[in-house]
Amino acid sequence: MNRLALHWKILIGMLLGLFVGFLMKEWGLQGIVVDWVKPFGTIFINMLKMIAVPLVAVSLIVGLADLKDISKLSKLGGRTILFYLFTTACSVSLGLVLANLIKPGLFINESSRQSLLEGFAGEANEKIKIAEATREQGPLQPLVDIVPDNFFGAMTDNGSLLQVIFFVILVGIGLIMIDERKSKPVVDFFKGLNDVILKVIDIIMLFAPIGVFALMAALMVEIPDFSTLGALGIYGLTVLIGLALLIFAFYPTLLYMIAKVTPGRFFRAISPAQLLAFSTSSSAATLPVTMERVTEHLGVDDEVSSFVLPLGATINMDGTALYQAVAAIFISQAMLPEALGLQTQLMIIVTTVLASIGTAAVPSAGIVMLVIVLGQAGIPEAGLALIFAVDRPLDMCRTLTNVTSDATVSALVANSVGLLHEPQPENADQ
Ligand code: DAS
Repeated sequence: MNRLALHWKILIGMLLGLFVGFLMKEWGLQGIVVDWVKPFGTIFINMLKMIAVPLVAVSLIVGLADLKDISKLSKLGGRTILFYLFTTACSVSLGLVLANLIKPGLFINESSRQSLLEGFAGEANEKIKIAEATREQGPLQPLVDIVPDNFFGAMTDNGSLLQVIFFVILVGIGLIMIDERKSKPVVDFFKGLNDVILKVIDIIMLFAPIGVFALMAALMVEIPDFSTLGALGIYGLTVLIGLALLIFAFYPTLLYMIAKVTPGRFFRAISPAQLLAFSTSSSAATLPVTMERVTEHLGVDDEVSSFVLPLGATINMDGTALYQAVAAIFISQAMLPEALGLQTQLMIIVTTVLASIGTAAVPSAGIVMLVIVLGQAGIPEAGLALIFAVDRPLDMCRTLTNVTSDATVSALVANSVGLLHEPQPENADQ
C-alpha cells in the first residue's frame, strides 16, 4: 500500500467513501456518517487551510528574494496576469457557445421549474443579499480589499489570501532592495522554514485517503435526491462538457504546443491536487498540495510557483467562469421569453471574467458572484434558485478545473522565463 502512488490512495479513499455513503443512506444511517465520519473530512480540510497561508507567505518571500531583480518580478507578474485573463476569457466563451448550442434552459419542464424556484427561494435570497452587500461597497472595493489594515488579521483569514500576497510582495521587494549581506540570513531563515512547511504538508497528506473518504461519504449522505438532479441534467451536463473540454483538451493542448509538456507528465504530476480540489471544493485548501505537486513533480521552479499559484488560487477561476456563463444563459432561457442578444452575451464575458476574479477560493463562492453576472445582464436573480440542487457536485468539478488552470499557467509562465525543469526521476511518477 505504501508503494501505491498518492493519487491512487486518494482515489481509493474517494470511491470507498462514495460507496459507504451510498450504503449508509440506503440503510437510513445518515446520522452515523454525519456524526462519526464527516468530522474527519472537516479535520482534513482544516489541516490544509492551517498550512496554506504560512506556506504562501514563506514560499513567496523565498521565491521573490531568489528573483534578485525587481524587473524580473514585473515580467513574471505581467505574463501571469495575461495568461490568466486569456484562459479565463476562453473558458467563458466556451461556456457561452455550449449554452447557446445545447439550450439547457429549454429542457426544464414547468413543474420542475416551479418546485425548484419555491424549494430553493431561501438559499437564493441569502446569496442575493450577500451579493447586494458586495455591490453596495462600490466598484473599487475589490481593489481596496487587497490592502490589509492588519497583516496578522489577514494571516488568520483564508479568504484574504490576496492581502497576504500584497504584504509579502512588499516584503520580498524590500529584501531584493537591501544589501545581500543583510538579506541573506533572513532569506536563509525563510528557506529553512519553507522546507519545514513542505514536510508538514507531506505529513498532512498521509491523512488524505481518510480525509477524502469522510468527505465523499458525507457528500453521498447530504446530496439532494436524484429526481431533482434529473430536471437539471442537461444543465449539469452542459457545465461538465465544458469543464471536460478545458481539462482534457484546452490545457493539455496549450501545455504541449507551448511548453512541450505531455498530458501524461502533467496529469501524473497534478492529479493528487485535482482529486483534493474535487473532494474539498476549495482552491485555497488545495493550494499547499498544488504548490508541492507543481514544484516537486511538474518541474516548475519555486520562484514561479510561489508567485503564480497563490495568485491563481484567488483570481484565476476558469471552471467557475465557465460555470457562471452557462448558468447565466441557462437561467435566462428558463426565465425569459426570448434569448439574450449578442451584445448582452458579450457583456456577460466581461462581467463573468471579473466575477470569477472576485470569487473567493472557498466552497460555493462561485454562486454568490453569479448574482453579479445575472444583475448586469438583466436576468432575474430569483432564477438562482434553479441551480442550487446540483451546485455541490458542480462546485467540486469547477474547483478541480480552477486548480488545473492554475497549474497549467504556472508551467506556461515558468517555460516563458526558462524556469520549467524536468522533474526529478524519483518524483516523476509519484
Ligand atoms: N469552490 C471555489 C474554489 O475553491 C470555486 C467556486 O465556488 O466556483 O475554487
